[in-house]
Amino acid sequence: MEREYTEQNIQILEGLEAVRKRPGMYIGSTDELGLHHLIWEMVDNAVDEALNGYGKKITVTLEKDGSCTVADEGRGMPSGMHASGMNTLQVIFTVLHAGGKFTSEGGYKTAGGLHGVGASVVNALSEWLTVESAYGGEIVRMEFTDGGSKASQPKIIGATRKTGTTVRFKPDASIFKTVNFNYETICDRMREEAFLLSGITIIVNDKRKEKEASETYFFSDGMMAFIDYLNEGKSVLSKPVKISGDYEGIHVDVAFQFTGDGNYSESIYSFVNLVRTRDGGTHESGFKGAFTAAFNEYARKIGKLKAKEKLDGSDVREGLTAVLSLTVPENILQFEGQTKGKLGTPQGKPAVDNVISEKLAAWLEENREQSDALIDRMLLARQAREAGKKAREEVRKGKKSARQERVLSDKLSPANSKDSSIKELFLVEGDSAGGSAKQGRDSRFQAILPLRGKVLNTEKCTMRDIEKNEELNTLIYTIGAGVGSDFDYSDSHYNKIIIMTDADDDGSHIQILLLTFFYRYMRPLLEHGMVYIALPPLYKVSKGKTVEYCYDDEELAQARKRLGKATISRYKGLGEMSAQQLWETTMNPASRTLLKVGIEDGMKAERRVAVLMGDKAELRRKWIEENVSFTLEDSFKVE
Ligand code: TSJ
Repeated sequence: MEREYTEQNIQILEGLEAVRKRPGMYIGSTDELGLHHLIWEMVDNAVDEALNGYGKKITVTLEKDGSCTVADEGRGMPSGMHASGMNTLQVIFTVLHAGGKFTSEGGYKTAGGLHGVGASVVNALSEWLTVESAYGGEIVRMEFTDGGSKASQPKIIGATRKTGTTVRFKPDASIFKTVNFNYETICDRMREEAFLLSGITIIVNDKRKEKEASETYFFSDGMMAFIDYLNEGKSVLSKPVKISGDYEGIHVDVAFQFTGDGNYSESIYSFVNLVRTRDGGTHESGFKGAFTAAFNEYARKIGKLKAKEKLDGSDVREGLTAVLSLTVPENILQFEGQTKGKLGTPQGKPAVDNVISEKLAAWLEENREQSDALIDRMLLARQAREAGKKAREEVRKGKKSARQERVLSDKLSPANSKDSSIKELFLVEGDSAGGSAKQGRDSRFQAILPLRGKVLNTEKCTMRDIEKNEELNTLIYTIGAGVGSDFDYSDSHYNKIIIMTDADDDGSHIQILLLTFFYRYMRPLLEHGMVYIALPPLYKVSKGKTVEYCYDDEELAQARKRLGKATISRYKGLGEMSAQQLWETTMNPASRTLLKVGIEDGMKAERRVAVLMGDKAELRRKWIEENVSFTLEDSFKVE
């Protein structure tokens, strides 16, 4: 029995309509991100219930018909009359900002905090939505259609001894650019929530395919499990450590572990009330300050650091993987920045500082053997940093070592300009293509470095192996900005580093090996968008004096249509192109196409690089089996 709302509810309809008119205001966007917000909204409500102590299991199901079901085992939602004369379920799902939150008196309070745009927003953006609430012995069902503008009467559909809430909704295809939920995205997010919510089970089902998929996430000690997950496939220098405590109403959980061999970067993942704080904030600075201070104090105490010496934060955090999770009361919760990814709450800093200072010193004392080994590593990091700084200063003063000069003069065809802000370095596969590139380039600002043979897989080796490898050594010298923890992108001799390989399997393999090296040892280059992949054409189409280059099959088909009968040649490699052709199609800034390489998501990229390029074959096999559909390239975002 559907009915439209009466006149007195005209405000509700206007509210729902406002959401449909400007969905971006409520869920950020109508692309894939915005679409998934609908699920996060429902899950947040179920998680809140679990955090209040009701229900330990949450299930998310992607149904065959394109809808999504979110179910919990909480108290269920009361369906009696609300003060407004409407049924409470109707209030929750149609009144803007009503959220899913009730007071025990039967009224509702508006959902505060960062997330929680409310169930009514999800309803407004859905073709249909159903809710089934098992509460007080009966299951009550209510159905909404057309963005919440039509509602059924609540109906008792059965009796039960259980309690819980099940909401199923189908996103409105006329509002979203895509209504295709991404199973992997949902699994990633639910796994993360399960890590942060020890003891709660989250199940994700995908029933859309012939072969249904399902993942269950449950961690009795989520912080430790999170660290294990992040460091999977990497060698480690310490046991994972967990520190928890409370300070002035803020709960702080920290877990960390140091990775070894070849892992120079630090990875800190921080969360506040389950929301990722990508841009850090007061809690992260509290963590960094207290962490650095504790290790400095310990190093001094055991006599490895003289009174005037100190370890920098970057020395202390070399190879560190850490997860930081805070629970901050809503009334002092403050997020900052354009994407609200930064904690602004001032109390965040002293809270983390106090919890860490109090407990880290004790851990260091109790685990002397490990602590001493960590200090040794930090001292090495400091040494490398200082040596690197000195070397760079000398290079700047023009005191390049004879060895460096010799290595470079041998291979590099340098650019004439001294202005690094306009210079480009082409890394070219093979000597013959290197020759064409050298002839074809604009030598005023373009330098060519040919790479011979395969590049070392840097995920599988130590810093020492890299130093011994001629190819990478030359690359490091050529870029001239150091390597690993000593790398400083602002010292780079080039503004763009362009990987130019054949468009075949070998070529993509070389790309991946180089990107892996940049990711591990010169990450700021990727973070600052300084690494590119050149896109050579696949075909040359000529007819009379007209010559066109095509970069994929689609373009080829179009060119054929346009030109009629024409001669088509397929380039098998860069070497087949003349210097002139290479310049025109691939190197000339006015006519070339470059792909800019960035990092899609730190956490994802980190794990994929470690697992796919690392030395644990078993892990790799399992990973590939479970994830046949994506490749390492997915970790590097290409613009
Ligand atoms: F968002 C939503 F409303 F659609 C929604 C709410 C979706 C999902 C999947 C779950 C929920 C939800 C709400 N699960 N559990 C609750 N519980 C309450 O809202 C509730 C129930 C009883 C009482 C009480 O004081 O008796 C209080 C609350 C907050």
